[in-house]
Amino acid sequence: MKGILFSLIVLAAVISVAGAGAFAYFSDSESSIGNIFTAATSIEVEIDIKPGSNPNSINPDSKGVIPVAILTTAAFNASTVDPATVLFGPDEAQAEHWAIEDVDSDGDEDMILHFRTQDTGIKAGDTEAELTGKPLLDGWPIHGTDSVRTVPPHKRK
Ligand SMILES: [Ca+2]
Ligand SMILES: [Ca+2]
Ligand SMILES: [Ca+2]
Repeated sequence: MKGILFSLIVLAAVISVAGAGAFAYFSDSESSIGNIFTAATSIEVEIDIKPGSNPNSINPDSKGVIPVAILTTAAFNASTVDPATVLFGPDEAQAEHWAIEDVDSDGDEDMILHFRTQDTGIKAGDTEAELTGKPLLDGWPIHGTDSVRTVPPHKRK
């Protein structure tokens, strides 16, 4: 949390300096400003694909849904995420439905979202999948990654 707060303070300082100063100075310091922006544009959060399962086996041909939890930690409150902005997998699937609940039974409220497997773009052989999202109010976008293990499709012939 301290690291995030520090990044916010640094960025606020950079914005106020850039805003108050002449525009010409902005390009003189572009390398350092660029680095700050790159380092602080997204917060890494903890996600759990298929909570309760490990490995996270996914059949890319499935017509079902994949549950993905965004976990609340000391540094991050998952209920601050706007579920409408959350995207998952290579094809950036949007959630079919979502809920706030204590997914991992550790006493704090997490966010659970369900994505249609066919919308995610997860392909055979993929080993991880990423989730991104934005906060409901002002704040940094989030991203998180968890492992997946694809399994062969069931033969129906
Ligand atoms: Ca899991
Ligand atoms: Ca927790
Ligand atoms: Ca929890």
